[in-house]
Amino acid sequence: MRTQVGIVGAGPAGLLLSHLLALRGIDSVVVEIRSRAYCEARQRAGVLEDGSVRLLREAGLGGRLDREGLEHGGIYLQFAGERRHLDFRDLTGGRTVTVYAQTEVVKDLIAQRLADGGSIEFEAPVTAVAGLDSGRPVLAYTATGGRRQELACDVIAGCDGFHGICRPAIPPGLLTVTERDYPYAWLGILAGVPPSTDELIYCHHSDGFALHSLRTPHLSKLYFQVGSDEKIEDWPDRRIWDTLQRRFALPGWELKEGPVLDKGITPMRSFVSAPMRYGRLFLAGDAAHIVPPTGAKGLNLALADVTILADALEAFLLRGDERPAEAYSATCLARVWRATHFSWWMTSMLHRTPGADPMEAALQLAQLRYVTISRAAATSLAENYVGYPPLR
Ligand code: RFL
Ligand code: PHB
Repeated sequence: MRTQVGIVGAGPAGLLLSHLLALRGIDSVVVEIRSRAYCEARQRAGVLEDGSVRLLREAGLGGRLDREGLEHGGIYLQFAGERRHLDFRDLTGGRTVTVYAQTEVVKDLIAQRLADGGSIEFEAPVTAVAGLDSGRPVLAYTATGGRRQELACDVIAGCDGFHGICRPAIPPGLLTVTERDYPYAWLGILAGVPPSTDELIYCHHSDGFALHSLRTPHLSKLYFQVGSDEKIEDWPDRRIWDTLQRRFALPGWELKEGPVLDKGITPMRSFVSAPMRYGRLFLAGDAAHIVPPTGAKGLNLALADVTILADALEAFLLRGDERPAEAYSATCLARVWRATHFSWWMTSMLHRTPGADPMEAALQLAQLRYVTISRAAATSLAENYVGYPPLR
């Protein structure tokens, strides 16, 4: 079997890449270890930058996003017993973010690829990528029924997430990995209750961070900081709601409770592996970089990477111009490092480090006051949150 671009992973990065390539007349095959149902149900991100929304719309994927996505013109920062609003529209010349779950982006992409006759192999683990420094790389996978398949490609796109096999296929001496683990995690729930707020609330509390996000007018998404060694089994629903009630408490405001439909614990990590290309292998999304979720950047970075990659592969495969492919890694990494800094900064401003001295909280509160009082500081937060640099 052969294709122009072999894509490992049917997450947002791999699926959007396959779609963008099809729009350019480039053929691809997506190979995914999990089932379609699993990919469509995996609970993750929820916030799209305005550039991501525009990109999806321009790629013909805006139908349900425009009908069901919830546009947000700001966030609340809650600290020291007060809740302050940051107005992104006002601060950034009208830019906004949209709450539209990653599950929905993935469903839309899968439906579009299949309607367009695209190939996605589900339940097919990629076992090896080889010949990366040759002109004819090969992707080996196990197809349904246990058949071993080889796919000869012009290039391979490693869109297989943080735990995938593509990044480790690059000779270790050629990669520079820069990483930080944070000494806490997020416990997240999806709750069957209308949101208690009109905008996301990022909450600083002496017990630790909490976030009130949303999914639909009837579904809320809530997170709070827990220790990095916590087990979800030790968090019955009552304990979760009690923790959320304590952290968000504000006189005159009520946090509505409802059934917990999904819950999980996510570790917090900053990780950048460079370069994002080795020979005919291009890495995109979480396969190359991870940010802690506080800045809501991971999904947006994945979409930005493959937008740049689709242009680079068009130049390379259709016009024989390799310059954009040579610039791919550096072009992506400029955005990645900006988002890595922003996500680290938001994380450090809002979380309680176990065993921290009183200086930590005092500095955090000083910074939180500054970003809510100074227009310059508020603008910096806002332009990063809605996406910087704005995606073309
Ligand atoms: P994915 O989504 O991990 O997809 C990788 C795919 O590759 C498959 N795979 C393989 N397939 C075949 N063979 C193999 N050997 C394979 N190994 C792996 C996997 O099954 C999977 O389908 O990576 P991608 O496409 O790069 O997308 C990245 C995003 O998923 C991620 O960055 C975001 O979810 C991060 N994130 C957020 N990002 C935002 O922009 N805004 C947010 O609000 C936001 N909130 C979040 C988040 C991530 C979270 N978690 C759980 C990590 C909130 C949370 C709680
Ligand atoms: C989410 O809705 O899942 C979400 C929102 C904002 C974040 C992280 C996650 O910073």
